[in-house]
Amino acid sequence: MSKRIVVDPITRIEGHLRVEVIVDDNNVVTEAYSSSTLWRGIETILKGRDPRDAGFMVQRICGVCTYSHYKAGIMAVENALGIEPPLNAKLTRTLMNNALFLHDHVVHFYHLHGLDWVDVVSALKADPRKAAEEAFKYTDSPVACGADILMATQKRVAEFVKKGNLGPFANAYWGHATYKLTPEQNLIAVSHYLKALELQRTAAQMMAIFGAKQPHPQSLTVGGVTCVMDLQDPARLGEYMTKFKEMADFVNHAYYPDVVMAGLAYSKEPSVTGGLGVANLFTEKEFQINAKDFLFESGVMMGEDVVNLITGKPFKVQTLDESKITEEATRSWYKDNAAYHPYEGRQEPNYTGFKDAQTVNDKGELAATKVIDENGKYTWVKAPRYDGKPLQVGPLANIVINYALGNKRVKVVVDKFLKDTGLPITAVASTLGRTACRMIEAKVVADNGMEAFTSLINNLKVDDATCASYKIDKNKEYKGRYIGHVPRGVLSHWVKIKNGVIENYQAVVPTTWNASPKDAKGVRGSYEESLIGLKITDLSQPLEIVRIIHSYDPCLACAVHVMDTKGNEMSSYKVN
Ligand code: NFE
Ligand code: MG
Repeated sequence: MSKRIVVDPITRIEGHLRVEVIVDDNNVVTEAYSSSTLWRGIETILKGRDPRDAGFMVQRICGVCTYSHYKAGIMAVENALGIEPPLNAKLTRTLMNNALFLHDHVVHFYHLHGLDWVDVVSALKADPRKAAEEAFKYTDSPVACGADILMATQKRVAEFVKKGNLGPFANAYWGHATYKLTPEQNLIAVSHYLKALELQRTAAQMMAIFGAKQPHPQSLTVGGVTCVMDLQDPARLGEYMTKFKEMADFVNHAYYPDVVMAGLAYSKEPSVTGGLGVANLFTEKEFQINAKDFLFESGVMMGEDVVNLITGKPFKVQTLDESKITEEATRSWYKDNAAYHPYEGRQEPNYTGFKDAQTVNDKGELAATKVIDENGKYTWVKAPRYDGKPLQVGPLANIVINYALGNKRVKVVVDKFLKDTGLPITAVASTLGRTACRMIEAKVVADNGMEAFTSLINNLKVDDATCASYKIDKNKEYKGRYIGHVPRGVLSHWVKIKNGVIENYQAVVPTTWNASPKDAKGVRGSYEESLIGLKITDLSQPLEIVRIIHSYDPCLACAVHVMDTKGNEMSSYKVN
C-alpha cells in the first residue's frame, strides 16, 4: 500500500513551502508535489505605476534577495527605455552584488541548510582538542577552531541542552541515521555556524556602504546609481575592501573546507549522491568586472548534454532564445491555464484548496485532514518552461554551464574541489553537487569580486559619470527585460510601458523555476523530480526530504511574490 508523507511547513527557508510525497512499500518516493500556500500579487500592484518606481516596489517581493529584485526592476526599465548606464554605475552594482552573494550563500549553508548535514547534539561528544587538529586537515588557516573557542562552543550547546531547550537548534532530527560527520567535525561546523551569525552583520554593512541600508538598499536609480559621495570617499572605499576581505576569508577558510569535509563524509550517502532533479540547466551572465567581462557567462544546457559533459563526451551549450520562455498555470491556483510569454503573463487568482483525506497522525490515531489533489491545482507557484520543458536554475546550473564553457575562474575552483575531495566530476549531478556548487560560486566571487573594485577605482580617475540621462516619451510604447543570475538562479523581470506608465510587469523567479509544479503534460519541476526514487530511512523523520529541498535554497516569497501572516497549517508531518 502506498503512503503519503506531508512536510508542512519546511522550515529554515524564506516563505511557506509544503511538500507531499507518495512512497511505496519500501519507503521509496514514487511521486512528489511541491506546493506554496501563499500569494500576494506584487505584479498586479505594479500596473499603472511610474516605471521609475518599479525597482523600489519589486524589491518588496522578498526580504532576502531585496537587492536582486531592486536591480532587476531598474535594469528591466533601462532595457525598455534603451538606457546604457555608465561603467561606474555598472561596477558599483557589482560591488553590491558581491555583498549579496557572500551574505546569502554563507547564511544558506550555515543557518538554513547546514543542520541537514551537521548533528549539533553529536558535537557535545567531541574532544575539542582533537577537533582543533581535525580542522587543519581541510585548511591551513582554520576560522574559529582553536581548542579554546571549540570548548566554549561546546559549552554553549551544552547549556541549551541542560535547559531542556535547544533554542535555535530545537525540533530537528538529531541522531538521524543519515548524519555522517564525526562529533569533532560536527563541533567545527557548529563553531562556524556561530561565527557566520556575526558575519551576517559584516555582509549587511558591506551592502549598506553603497546601498545606504540593508535590506532594501536604495541607491540605484533608472540610469545609474546615486551613491556618488561614497564613491568619492576613500574611507568608505577602504571600509568596503576590509569587509570584503573578511567575508572572502571566511569563504576560503571555513565555508570551502567545511564543504570539502562534508563532501568526504557524505560521498556514499544515497540521499545526497542522487537528486539531481531536472537535468536541463539554465544560467545567466552576471557580475560585470570591467568594461567588457563578467564573472559568469550565460547558457542553456539540456539533460543529454549535461550527461555528455560529465561522462567526457562531446556536448553543446545553447544560447538562450528568450522567446521560448513561458509560464503556465494548469496546476497552479490561477484562472488562466495557458502558457504565456512573460510579456503577456497574467495572474488572476483561482484558489481551489486541498482535498479531504483520512490521515494517521504520529500517535497512530485516524484524523481528518487535507491533502493535495493529485488531479487538481495545488500551488501558487506557476510552471515556467523553456521550449515547453522545465529547467533547473541556481548555483549547480551556473557552475556546470560555466565549467562547460571553459570559464577559467570557475574551472580552477571546481578542479581544486574535486582534487581535495577525490570526488569524480559525475558527483556534481546530485544534492551534494548542488550544495558544493553554491560554495564554489561563493568562492569564485570571493576570489575575483575585487576586480570590479579595482576597475571602478581606475575608471573613477578618468570618468565621473554615475547616471545616464533619458526621457520617457508618453506617446511611445516600450518593452524590456532584465535576465540575470541571482543567488538562487536565473531571475527575469519583464516590463511593458504605455502612456508613460507600466502596462504589464512579470517576474519569473529562480524559485519559480525550481519549485514549479507539474505542467499540462504532467512533467515535474526540479524539486519534485529530485525526490523521485529517494529512499526514506524513517517515515516519521523525513530528514532526507528536507535535505534535498533545502539544497535548492527555497524562497517562496520570491517564487509567488508573497507574504502572509495567517491561515498556515503548521503540522510537521503526517503519514497515512
Ligand atoms: Ni527571495 Fe530570490 C534569489 C530572487 S529567489 S531570494 O536569489 O529573485 O527565487
Ligand atoms: Mg511572476
